[in-house]
Amino acid sequence: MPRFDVLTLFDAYFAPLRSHGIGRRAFDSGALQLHCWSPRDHADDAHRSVDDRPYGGGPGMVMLAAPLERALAAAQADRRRAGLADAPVVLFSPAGRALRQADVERWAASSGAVLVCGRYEGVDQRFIDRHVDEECSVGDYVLSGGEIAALTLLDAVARLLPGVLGSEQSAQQDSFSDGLLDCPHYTRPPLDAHGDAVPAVLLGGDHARIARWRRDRMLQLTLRRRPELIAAARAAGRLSRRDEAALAADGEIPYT
Ligand code: 9WO
Repeated sequence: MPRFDVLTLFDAYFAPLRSHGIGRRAFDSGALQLHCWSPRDHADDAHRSVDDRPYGGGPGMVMLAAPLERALAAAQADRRRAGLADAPVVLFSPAGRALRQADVERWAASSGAVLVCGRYEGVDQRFIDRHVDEECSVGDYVLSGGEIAALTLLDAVARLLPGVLGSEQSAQQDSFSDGLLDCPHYTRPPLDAHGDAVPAVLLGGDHARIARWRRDRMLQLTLRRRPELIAAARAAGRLSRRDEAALAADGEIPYT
């Protein structure tokens, strides 16, 4: 069960993860631990400054290395007191490597990490050079801070932890567990007020046929929207001959 230590000026962002849904289940069951550390508690002046003006000029402020460094030391010391080794330090940045489900699975099976959430225009590069082991991006856009990126990682990890999902199978069965996009889902009524019907195969109770239909919808959607994921699944040997036949037919196989 992983423990994450978050360096953030805004720990209130992390409260909803503890109090709602799958995140709450992860905390309540003890499967996930989260500790927030504020650089402000480690400032060294009367104003408790955590930022200063950028050398070289320009707009905005830069996070000071020293308060971050002391917050990091406090977090790692607390982990050691809990019997854990020092954890890798992750900084959330658009310049980082893109987070993938394989990384989420790795973090879920690990003893955790220290997650550094930057604010303002950025973090003094000397802190990054001395302490950050990996930079992580959750997408090609700029946020106002690293917190929402950290929450993205934590939410994705929480739902993989043992005993957290309603059904142990759900995480196994979902999209990306084998590198494909998910199939469409339907619930009641079978024919809705717009005259739109649920695909008949799903109402028939033939579970082998339903599994084939779902697999083929996953393959078809993935081929259309994210062809590079099909190429990766093929290269990893995750596509059966039947999968290849469905891809070649591109949804032309009748199901009704
Ligand atoms: C911002 C940035 C922009 C272009 C290239 C590199 C960059 N690094 C940072 C950065 O570390 N910014 C800090 C965190 C301070 C400003 C707000 N921050 C931030 C992180 N904005 N957006 C992210 C982020 C993190 C992960 N995935 C997408 C966006």
